[in-house]
Parts: sequence; structure tokens; C-alpha cells
Amino acid sequence: MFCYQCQEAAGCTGCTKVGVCGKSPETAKSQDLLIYVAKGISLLNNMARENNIAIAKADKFVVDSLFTTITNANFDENIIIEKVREGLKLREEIKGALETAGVESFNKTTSFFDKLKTIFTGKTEDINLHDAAVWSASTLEDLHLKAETVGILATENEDVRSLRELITYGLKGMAAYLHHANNLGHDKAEINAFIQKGLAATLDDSLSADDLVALTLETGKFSVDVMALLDGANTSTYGNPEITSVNIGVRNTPAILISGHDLHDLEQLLKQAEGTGVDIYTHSEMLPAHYYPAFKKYDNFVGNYGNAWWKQKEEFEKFNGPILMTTNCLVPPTASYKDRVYTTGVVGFEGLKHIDADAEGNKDFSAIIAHAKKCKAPTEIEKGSIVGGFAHNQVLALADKVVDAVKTGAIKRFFVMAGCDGRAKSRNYYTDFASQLPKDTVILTAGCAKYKYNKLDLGDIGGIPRVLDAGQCNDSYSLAVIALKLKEVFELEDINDLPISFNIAWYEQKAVTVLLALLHLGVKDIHLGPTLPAFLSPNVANVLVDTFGIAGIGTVEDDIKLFMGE
Ligand code: FSO
Ligand code: SF4
Repeated sequence: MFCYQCQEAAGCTGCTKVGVCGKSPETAKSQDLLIYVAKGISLLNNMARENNIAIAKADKFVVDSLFTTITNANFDENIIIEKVREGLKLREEIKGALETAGVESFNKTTSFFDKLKTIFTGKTEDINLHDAAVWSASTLEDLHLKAETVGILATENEDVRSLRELITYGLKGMAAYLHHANNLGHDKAEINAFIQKGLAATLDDSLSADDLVALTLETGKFSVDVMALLDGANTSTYGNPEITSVNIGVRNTPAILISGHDLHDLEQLLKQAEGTGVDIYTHSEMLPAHYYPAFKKYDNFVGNYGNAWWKQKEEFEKFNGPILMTTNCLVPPTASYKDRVYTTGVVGFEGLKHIDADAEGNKDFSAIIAHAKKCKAPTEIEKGSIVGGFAHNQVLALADKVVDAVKTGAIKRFFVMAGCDGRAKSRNYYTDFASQLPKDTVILTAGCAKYKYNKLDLGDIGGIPRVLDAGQCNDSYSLAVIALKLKEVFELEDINDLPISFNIAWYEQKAVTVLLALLHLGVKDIHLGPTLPAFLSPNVANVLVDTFGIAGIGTVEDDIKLFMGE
């Protein structure tokens, strides 16, 4: 296996024996194969799209496949191989549709590769389809053999490999966000088309490094679009997040802990658990659900339990009741609580109970509710409350106050510290950075990165808390909207003239999507830590440094001086 898609890549180069995340070599290879199948499908569906016969099922398959392979989502090789087989069938279906659409010399009874001289009426040149669109295998052994040949290292040139993977990871994050929007009935054809265009481009040996850099930046444009789509889906369904105090203590009642990012899953769980005597708590990235007006009516929606994803082993243990993982980040569970963990959506782990949606997207959580009734109430690990809900609508409602504070010098600088948390000790940098920032600065956060400082008592500036949590990692979109609004209010030409610095913590591929979105919006001098991605080759890293001023992190003291212009 070879995987270097997340910040924890072994030795900052790549996992080769087993994932630091716990992913087995078999699962890693089956994920490589699934991505390859998604690429082949994208290639064919792009052709179908040009002919107005794109298959909607292909959009869903590609999005699901990308999301399934994101870090800490699915560890189950069997599920992934099943998806590979499903993809191969779908690929043939698309070929069939192309044939029906009038591809003159398309004859499935002989070799597709040899006979495909004309794909659409009027085109006469040979079209040599990439192997990803034509290979086949049926036995598990053959699938394993194929998987060995299609991994990351199959691209020999390290710069091309780096750019192909950077694009693919950006697309994985986009797929995750699109998946959530889709679950709420929102979709955008252009985003699906771009995801498939991007995937197919990673197969194209004729593209130069410059072409791939341009495609990387275009991925940033669509990253903004997908976050805007999801923001619209969330706020039109559940209302605009508002300032909310979230309880972090517990009640003496059996309960379910829900984690991950999918608000539609949460809504269904809340509805089904209402009046059953079972409480619901959020964990990690589900915390921002409390900020939405629609969920406030549930009396049994008690609070947030615990911290970021990587603390789940000890926190799930102490929770005592069942846990529902709606998306990543799942940590391989220990035997002591494994029987209490349920998965849904793209999440998978061998031996855990999985709850599927029916054809209409409805899920039956009665088994989890029944399970909760037999469990002890959660053990209290914290007391008190934390405040959040500073997404764009809420912050813009406070705009006058914020602008005044900047004009009077009460707020000197904002720090966008969005992104992810993780188990690396070096991430304590972010706690120290937040604690040591001058008192006239405000942190804008989103994503699970917040857990490094959201329980510190950093105070407020004239009633504006010094840590403003916009929500989940995708709500980094809100932070961009806020920055753009401030640029307008202060009549500035360039977003970089604002008193805002970006010190982003990354872990998995959604953070890559957020980073590319910020680059697309013109943000310069972003600091990225705790380490730079292993998938950036020295040359690609140089392009990012030279063009966008991207930098790593240093010591807390030096970085604060640098950011404050001292
Ligand atoms: Fe965190 Fe995990 Fe939201 Fe990520 S829980 S690390 S960037 O999945 O998606 O912030
Ligand atoms: Fe390693 Fe991260 Fe890949 Fe897991 S996802 S195998 S930790 S690089």
C-alpha cells in the first residue's frame, strides 16, 4: 500500500505497511481501485455529458466513492470491493448508453477498444480509451492484482503525481460536501460535471504540469461553489445559525451520541427519539448542529459530549450509550465499546452495525434507540457550556459592532484558525497560539480545529467573544463571506489588505478543499500546519509558496510577531 493523503502520513512521507489511521493494506488498495473505477466512469460519463445523455446514477456513484475513500470514513474492504463491482457494472451501462446514442462503429460484441473509431456521429478520429474505462476483472484475486497497479505511485513523475493527488483530494472534500447537500435535496449539475472532469484529467498523460496547476485552481473555484451550495441547503432547511450556548455537561438519562457532519441524519434521529426518554448528544463536528434554530425545539437534544474526533476512544467508552457515526472521523473502536458503535452513510468498519437509507433517504434508527434504553446514562466528563453560532448571517447582523471595534482599534486583527484537530502533540501549538495572542485579537474558527481552544477562557472584546465559531469545516465558507463583507465595508481592493491572518490546521482531504477555496478567493500568506502535506512535491510546494505565499508554522512566539507585523 501507499497512502499519503492525510496529515498523519507515516514519517511525513506516506503509510506503506498499515495506515497510521488504522487502515489495512487491503482496504488501502481496494480504495485505490475504487478511485480508479470512479475515474473510468467519469471519463465515459464526460463523453455522455457532451452528448446530453449523462447518467445521473454516475454522479451519485462518483460522489459516494470519493467520500468513501476519505480518511477515517470506511475501513471495510468488503464494502469497498462491493462498490468496485457495482462501479464496473455502471461503467458498462454508460458504454451501452453511448452506443444507443449513435456511436456508429461502437460494437460491444467485439473489442470496445479496437472498434471505438467514432464516438459520436461526425467524429472520425480514433479514440483510444484509457485503461480505466476498459479494464475488467471478476474474481477477488484479479481485483487485488489490478489494485496493485493503479495506486498513487503508478504515476512516475513526482510533480505530476503530486498535482494529480492534490486535485483528487480537493475533489474528495468537494464530494463530501456535495453528499451532505444531496441528502437535503440540493444538487448542482456543474459541480458534478467538474468533479468528473477533474477525475478524468488525472488520467490524461497529455496534460502538462501547468495544465494541472490551472485545474487545481479551478478545483478551488468549485470548492467555493460546493460550500455555498451546502450552506444554502443547511440554512434553507434548518434556519440560519445563531449565537447559542451549548451545554457540555450531562443529564442522568440514557442517551445516544451522534458524530460526523450529516445534519439530515441528526434530524431523523431527533424526530425518532422524541418522547422515547432517550437523550441525544453531539460529538466533535456535530457540535454546530446546536446553532441551528430547527433543532432547538427538541427537549432531549441535551448538549455536546467530549471533544474532537481523535479523543473518541476514551470519550465513547465513558459515554455508556450507543454512538452513531454519520461520516468521518471514525477511529477503529476497541472491543470494550465496539458493540455500541453504529455506522451510516459512507462510514464502514467490519463488525459494526450499519444503518442504510431506504430509496427515499429515510433511515430507521429504532435499533439504536432501543439499544440506548438498555444503557447507563453518560458519565460526566465536563461541566458548563461553550458558545458558538457565528456563521455569516449572525456575524453580519453584528457587523456594525464589529466594524466599530475595528475602527476604534479595540480589535486589531482577526485570525482565521479553521480546519481540523488531530492527535499529533505538535498540535498543542494551536492551543498555545490562541492563548498567547494579544487580547485585542479575535479568532474566527470552523471545523474540529476549534477544540484546541474553544474551552479556554479567552474573554471578549466589548461583548464580542474572542473565539467566534462559525460551525463545521464546510462553514469556513462563512468565514470567507465575512471577510468579503469586511472588505466591502472598508472599501478595500484586496482581501489581503484586511487585518485578517490565516493560520489553518489541516488533517484530512476536506481541509484541502477549504484551502483551495481560500486560494481561489485570493487569500495570500496562509500558514498551514502542523506539517505541510506529504503529497506536495518540492516543486509543487514551491509553486504554492511563490504564487500564494503559503508557509508552514514556526514557534508560537515567532509566528505571533510575524502575523502582528512586529
Ligand atoms: Fe474534523 Fe474529521 Fe470536519 Fe474533517 S472530524 S477532521 S476536515 O473529518 O471534516 O473537521
Ligand atoms: Fe496514512 Fe492518512 Fe492514508 Fe491513513 S489516510 S493510510 S494515516 S496517509
